[in-house]
Amino acid sequence: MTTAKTTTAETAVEQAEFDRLIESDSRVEPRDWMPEAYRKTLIRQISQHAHSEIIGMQPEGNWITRAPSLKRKAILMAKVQDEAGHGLYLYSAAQTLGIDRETMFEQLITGAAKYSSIFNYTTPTWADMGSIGWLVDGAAICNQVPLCRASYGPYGRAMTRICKEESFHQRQGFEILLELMRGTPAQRAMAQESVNRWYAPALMMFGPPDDDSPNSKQSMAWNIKRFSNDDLRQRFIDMLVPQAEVLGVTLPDPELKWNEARGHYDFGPLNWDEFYEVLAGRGQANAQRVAKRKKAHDDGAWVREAARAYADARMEERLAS
Ligand code: BYC
Repeated sequence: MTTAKTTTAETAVEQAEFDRLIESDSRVEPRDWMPEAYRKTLIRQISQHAHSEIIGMQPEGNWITRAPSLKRKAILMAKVQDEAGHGLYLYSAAQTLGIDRETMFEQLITGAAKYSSIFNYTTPTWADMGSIGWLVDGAAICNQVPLCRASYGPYGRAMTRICKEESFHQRQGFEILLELMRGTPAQRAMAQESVNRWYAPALMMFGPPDDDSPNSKQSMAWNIKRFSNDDLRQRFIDMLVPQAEVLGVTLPDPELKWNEARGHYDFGPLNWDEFYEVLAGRGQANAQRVAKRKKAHDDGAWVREAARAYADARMEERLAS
């Protein structure tokens, strides 16, 4: 009885300290007490983010052997390697919250954890490497720069490093499209066709409209998310329009129009049925993406085993000396 009372009192003190950290816009660190719901939300978001980086290597990996020049191949390989690195920083950040890598992997394979809807679209043309860089990485930067200020320290610090690399990724995609748009009529048509396919799915990366976003309110109250899904989507569209003009591509939305009164571009409705179909596993490439990830994990079992045996042997040596 006394123990229960003490525990309740202790929790109230810990909760007050957590509230103070959030109110003063300070960082919560792994050693700090945190409410279980905060921990769960972070594990959900960070692990889904990590899975997105790792699954996101596949649509571009598809073009490494077919890049049009040695220079393009080297750049694409470096970008895909960066994404592996991002995944690893993020898995490490999630591990500080008490979940292990194997559990996160199981959640990905069984569909218990999501990854970004965008990576369930296929990449049939080279111009898709440009669209992924320009639109997908562009949306990612817009979403992720505010996450550098996320209240959870390891997440915010991982995001700072990731964002630096993402801005290079976005520039290389823009440059691929620019070169194609300065090329032959066939190259220009390929670039436009690709932008037509990626534009709306990239806008949906920000998540459902605010009214249908169950997690936003609490995540914003905890200083994990700093802006709502719709605010970030609007910011991204406002940024894209002048860039599309430089490229000479048309953004595929007849309702896209500057609104002087709002100081923003108005835009047409998005197909949210398609978004929820993709989330339910019925996108163009969901099954193939998860199956490929599982095969890579299974094929890598011997590497994990060897690394573990080596670490054990080193530990034994150290204990014996
Ligand atoms: N795709 O309440 P909401 C990259 C889910 S990788 C799938 O608004 P929240 C790159 C959401 O999880 C960049 N699911 O949620 C890599 C929730 O379901 P659960 C990836 C989505 O968390 C390689 C439900 O819908 N970036 O850049 O407040 C190559 C309701 O949504 C999506 C990140 O992961 C979606 N698009 O906000 C190139 C950023 N949207 O979990 C590039 C970090 C929503 O309750 N994540 N859902 O079952 C976030 O900022 C937030 O989690 C989101 C969603 C904005 C995505």
